[in-house]
Amino acid sequence: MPTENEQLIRSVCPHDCPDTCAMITRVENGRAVKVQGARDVPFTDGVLCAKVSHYLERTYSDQRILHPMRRVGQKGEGRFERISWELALDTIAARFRQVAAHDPRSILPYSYAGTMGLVQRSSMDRRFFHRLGASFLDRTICAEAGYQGYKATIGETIGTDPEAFADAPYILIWGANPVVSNLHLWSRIVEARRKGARVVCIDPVRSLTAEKSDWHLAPLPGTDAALALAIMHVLIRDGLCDEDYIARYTTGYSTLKHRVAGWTPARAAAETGLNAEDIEQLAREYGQEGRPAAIRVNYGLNRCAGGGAAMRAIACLPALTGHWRWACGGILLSTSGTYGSDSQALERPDLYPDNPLFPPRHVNMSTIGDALLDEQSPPIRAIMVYNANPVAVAPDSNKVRAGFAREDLFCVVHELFQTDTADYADILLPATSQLEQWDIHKSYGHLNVMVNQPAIAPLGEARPNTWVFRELARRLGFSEACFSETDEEIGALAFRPDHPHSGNVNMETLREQGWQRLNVPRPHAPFAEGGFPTPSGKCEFYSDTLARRGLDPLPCYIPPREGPRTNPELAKRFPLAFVSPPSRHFLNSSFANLPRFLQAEGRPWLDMHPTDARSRGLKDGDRVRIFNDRGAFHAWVRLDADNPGVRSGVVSAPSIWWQKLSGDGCNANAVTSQALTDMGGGATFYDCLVEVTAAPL
Ligand SMILES: Nc1nc2c(c(=O)[nH]1)N[C@H]1C(S)=C(S)[C@@H](COP(=O)(O)OP(=O)(O)OC[C@H]3O[C@@H](n4cnc5c(=O)[nH]c(N)nc54)[C@H](O)[C@@H]3O)O[C@H]1N2
Ligand SMILES: Nc1nc2c(c(=O)[nH]1)N[C@H]1C(S)=C(S)[C@@H](COP(=O)(O)OP(=O)(O)OC[C@H]3O[C@@H](n4cnc5c(=O)[nH]c(N)nc54)[C@H](O)[C@@H]3O)O[C@H]1N2
Ligand code: SF4
Ligand SMILES: [Mo]
Repeated sequence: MPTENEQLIRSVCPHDCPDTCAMITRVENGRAVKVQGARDVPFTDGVLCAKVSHYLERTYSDQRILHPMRRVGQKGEGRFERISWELALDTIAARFRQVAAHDPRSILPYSYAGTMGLVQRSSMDRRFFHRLGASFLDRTICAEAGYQGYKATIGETIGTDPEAFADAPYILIWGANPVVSNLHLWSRIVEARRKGARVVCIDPVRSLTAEKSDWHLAPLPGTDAALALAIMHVLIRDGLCDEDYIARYTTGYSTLKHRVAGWTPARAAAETGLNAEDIEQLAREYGQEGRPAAIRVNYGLNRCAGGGAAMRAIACLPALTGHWRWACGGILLSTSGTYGSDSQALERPDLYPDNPLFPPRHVNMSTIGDALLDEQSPPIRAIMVYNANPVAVAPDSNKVRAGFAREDLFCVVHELFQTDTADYADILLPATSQLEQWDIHKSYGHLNVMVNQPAIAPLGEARPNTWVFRELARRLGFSEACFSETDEEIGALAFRPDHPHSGNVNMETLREQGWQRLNVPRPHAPFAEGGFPTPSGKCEFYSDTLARRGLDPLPCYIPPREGPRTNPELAKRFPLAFVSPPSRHFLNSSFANLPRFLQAEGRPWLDMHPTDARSRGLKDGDRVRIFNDRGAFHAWVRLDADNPGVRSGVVSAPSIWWQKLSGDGCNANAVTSQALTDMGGGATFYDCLVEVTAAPL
């Protein structure tokens, strides 16, 4: 029991991770002394990962920015002097007013998922920029291609209940690495395995998940749609489909049959670099009669030219086999579409001024480098970055850096730490950590709603995002009532009361209990009897919506943009396919500045196949230069002769290092490209060819 000076506060992990763990923060005399997993909240069950179990090292880090500052050095140099909040906010308001007088669309917000809380991630900030008439930011950097591909087939990001994976007899992990990036799903998979489940992993990298699976298939990056089409070919050819489910709950089966007829395992083998026999076996195992299979598909496979098409093809599989009939069958990309969150109420897009001179202008965050450097009409003259670290995480970082270095660009950064991006700020503002702010959370990896109560007072002069935008709104004379709502008042608007799943969300219960499960049965079998939220109400093998958008209405394969088939000349000069998936001890670029996690990761590594290393005269531990026409960065080769970390032809650099802490001032994004995915304008981080050579120490 806590004593008089002790309190136990309910917190929620704010990071961009499907698990959204429930935490308890122990506070003594106003100081947080311990964070732990909350044992009474199902799914995350009291367990935190290796990063957030040390959250106090982040909260109380001596690297925290504690006061507003203004730049005194060159852009990028990172030299600042302390100023007051009054002066900082007045300066920003004056510059925004000045820019907006010409064209408010010259102001661009740049934010992503530093915190996933619905209030601190996307409420007062969006209201402010909407009311101002600023450019819209298309937030495409992570999941948009996969989301659109999934949605075209299934209708929404609704899928297999993560809790039900524990009962699945066959699990296919596809483009996902749950041991690293989705811990609590992995524990369900371990439970399933104890009951006899077979676990298969499809990943060009021998990830920690691949290593622990019963069978690992390693296709070339960006070729997953070819594999999925061949699986469909075998399922249909060998009569492994659930014809009754198909007849009742799907559209376009006859056209799909025609489409996949040409996708023999041999053809897919040529695209994917897998054996035709393995593809046959995988299809037969997946389609085995009388038992369901659950697919965990994730964003690893949507970061390439055909990322949308790949997700769409894979999303067709459980409807073909009828695995949706079981709660522990089907497919899971994200649970986020199960929630009836009310973005209109949170973000108020209706505040955007109706001025025919300034029609809405969208800027894609995945091409921020070009957006800042190229002729734009109107040009971007001011940018405000919060919840994001674009200089480190956005593709083609030499261009991103050059864009942020523009002398005529007014740049505001609101941050906890002096990131690579913060170094380019004209005004740098101190942000609160999750323990210092209020928020309400949905999840994309389970089905609970949770509330995060502030546990401690803000450190120094740090302030939450909502506070900053409330203050800026006041200075710009925005008098609408929504600009004076408190964080809790905003949070109360987060879920639509008329939505079948979120109608039960109740602030009273959340305040008392800290969490609530959505109004869905446990376990939840969302499409056991069809009811897909598509225009036809069915799983759409054929999509009219895609046809109307000029896209292939059937599942199809779009090869990588950078590959021997599409660009043989480039592939000759840069023969290795490069991926840069998440490191275990970093969360995107978060935690990558703190001693414990830097130490745990060791160095920027490049995992290589021994054959590829040998042909370049490289050995384990060598320092190498990884390069292409866009740029170069350095890393240390990691080889494992018995268990190669990657398939041949592929190299992998666990990411995302801060550029200034990586040794050479560059990270993996020096080589990645600003080209976009087939659907949703997503980033193509893993569609990237490079060459590797020895580099002097
Ligand atoms: N520890 C940790 N956890 C994280 C994060 C982190 O940085 N660190 N990041 C969070 C975020 S923002 C996200 S979006 C998720 C990301 O997590 P995931 O969705 O799991 O995505 P990635 O880790 O990008 O990729 C998963 C696996 O896909 C593989 N892969 C790459 N290209 C391909 C391909 O073309 N085909 C196939 N089949 N596999 C491919 C990668 O090698 C990797 O092992 O994780 C979240 N969780
Ligand atoms: N090479 C390569 N690049 C990638 C990826 C990859 O796999 N490989 N993955 C991509 C993916 S999936 C994603 S999602 C993006 C992630 O990109 P980002 O969303 O930019 O993620 P982070 O790098 O973690 O940066 C978030 C920043 O927000 C700050 N922050 C946290 N909480 C708050 C808050 O409450 N207020 C404010 N103002 N700031 C806060 C943190 O300190 C941190 O610096 O990166 C992408 N980039
Ligand atoms: S990063 Fe993910 S696994 Fe770790 S505590 Fe946060 S939500 Fe849980
Ligand atoms: Mo992401």
